[in-house]
Amino acid sequence: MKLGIVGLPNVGKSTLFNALTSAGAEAANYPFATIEPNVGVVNVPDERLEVLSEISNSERIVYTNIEFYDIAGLVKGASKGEGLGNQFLSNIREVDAIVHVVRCFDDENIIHVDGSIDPIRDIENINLELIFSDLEQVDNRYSKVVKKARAEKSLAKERDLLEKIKTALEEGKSAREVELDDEKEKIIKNYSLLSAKPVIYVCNVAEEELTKDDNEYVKKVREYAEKTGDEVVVISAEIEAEIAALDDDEKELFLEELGLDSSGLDKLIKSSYRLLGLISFITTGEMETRAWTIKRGSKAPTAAGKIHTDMERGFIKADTISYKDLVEAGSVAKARDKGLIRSEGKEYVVEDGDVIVFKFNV
Ligand SMILES: Nc1nc2c(ncn2[C@@H]2O[C@H](COP(=O)(O)OP(=O)(O)OP(=O)(O)O)[C@@H](O)[C@H]2O)c(=O)[nH]1
Ligand SMILES: [Mg+2]
Repeated sequence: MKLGIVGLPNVGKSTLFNALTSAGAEAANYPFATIEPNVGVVNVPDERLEVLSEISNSERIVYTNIEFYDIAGLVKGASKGEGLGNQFLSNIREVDAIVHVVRCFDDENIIHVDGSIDPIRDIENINLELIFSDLEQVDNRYSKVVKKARAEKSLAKERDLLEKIKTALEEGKSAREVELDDEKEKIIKNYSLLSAKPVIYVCNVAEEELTKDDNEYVKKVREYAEKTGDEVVVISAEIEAEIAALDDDEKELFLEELGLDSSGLDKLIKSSYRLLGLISFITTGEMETRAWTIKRGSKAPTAAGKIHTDMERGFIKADTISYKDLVEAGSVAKARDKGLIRSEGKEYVVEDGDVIVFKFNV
């Protein structure tokens, strides 16, 4: 599961990527500094693991992770070959969700490709490029399906669906704004439309803005995102990248000096995880306390299979307790005494924060 960092050139995408991954990707004050995507793996912060590792006296903590792709900047006309053209669009096609970086800081020294700071114009330019690219794809498919549907009745459904999406795209709407039932959602998944991918908007603000109320730019982005139901996270990429490069002691001092905590980045990673439709279940013991990733809605055997395929094949039951109940009880033994550990079967839908011991046949 991976997220693509998308936005205009020179807005701070690589800077944000470096803050997330400490990968040291090139971040430079000129457009199109990034050409080939940078890829980085990022631990998903989870305070629950620290608490449980205390309770279990674990030797180590293993976080789960997600992948970020730092993608080349997009400009107006990109779908028609402007800037780096269609190349980056195929990079976006590969990701499961989009982190859309929006410049919300004033700084005359940093070039803006359109000459002024205007986050809504910027967002709409990017979104339109994604929509244009999708429209081309949908149009192609549509003309084929219309012809075939005359002979093959089974294609009528796809034709109607394409018509609906085509109309929305032509009105400048993103494919994710079109309401679809589950079956149609499945058909549309096959096209991997760019504008169907879930989005978080990241407002990149100046360092001084972090401790203040939202600036005018951020307010506008929030208003815009509310209409489409998308999430907004405010961050200062540059300061976050500087902080990420420090060791832990220095980090704490620096944050204190600035009157900040690193909640912006943590919040972004957690939101990204949710955006991908992912949740964690937890295993805990003396050896380790560990988070495991599953898709929301997965059943217990699927979760077991994340640990080992044998556990899925030979699944018997899942001894389960919620994180909250376990912490309240104080230990696994006490929770057992109180009868708080549930024995769940094959049909159990695992919830975020479930602490599980699987029983299985080998
Ligand atoms: N003042 C200020 N400058 C920033 C901030 N974030 C990034 N920059 C600067 O903006 C310039 C561009 O940053 P990059 O991270 O390379 O931008 P990008 O979006 O990856 O750009 P391309 O790869 O060219 O598309 C660099 O000089 C950064 O130092 C910020 O929060 N404040
Ligand atoms: Mg870059």
